[in-house]
Amino acid sequence: NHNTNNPRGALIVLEGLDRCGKTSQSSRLFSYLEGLGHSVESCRFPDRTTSVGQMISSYLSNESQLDDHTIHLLFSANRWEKRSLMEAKLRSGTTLIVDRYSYSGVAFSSAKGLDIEWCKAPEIGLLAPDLVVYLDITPEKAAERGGYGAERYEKLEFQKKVAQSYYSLHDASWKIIDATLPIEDIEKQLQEVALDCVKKCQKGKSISLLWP
Ligand code: NYM
Repeated sequence: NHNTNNPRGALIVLEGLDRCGKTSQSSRLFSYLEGLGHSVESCRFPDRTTSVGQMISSYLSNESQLDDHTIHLLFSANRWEKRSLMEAKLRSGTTLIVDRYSYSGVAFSSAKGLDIEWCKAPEIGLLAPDLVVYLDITPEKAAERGGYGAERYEKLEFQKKVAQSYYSLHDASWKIIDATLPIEDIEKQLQEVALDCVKKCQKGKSISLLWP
């Protein structure tokens, strides 16, 4: 237990279906918090820069085939390899904006039919987010947004299953934002919930672990 007077940063996670707008909203949120003078960094999962991340990337682009359990554990390992760095950053006062986290891991793998409790197990002990924002869009609307890319999972039928998995995974603490609103409206709502979260962490909310 680090008993310093340094306020810690917040762990803010953005989740949602492919093409829900997470990536552009996380960069807008980054600029906003930075502009207010907060120490902030953004990152994403999968982090394709590590060797585990490269295995994930080649799987997603269909260059390699892996058993569903194997790829699930690789996604989890990719979060575990960042865990201590993330904790150090939070404790040093840096807020982290994270594009996808354990919820993507569970939602996408359980959409393939893997048992949800089995999917949650390897995430136990990772840092729990202080805020989960779900950018809510129907799979049909997401698909209309210029279509999906060529990566694995970017198919309407599969995204429908992912949407159901997210639905069974979410709880009352999630902030759900309508991802079909104008970009600036989403940005505004995100700013409010994120700033509120950052303040709570500064005031001493403690770090907790998955699954709280
Ligand atoms: N994905 C992402 C998973 O299946 N499990 C995970 O744990 C994570 C973090 O990877 N379709 C899926 C969701 C996406 C894909 O993500 C790549 P992105 O945000 O397009 O790089």
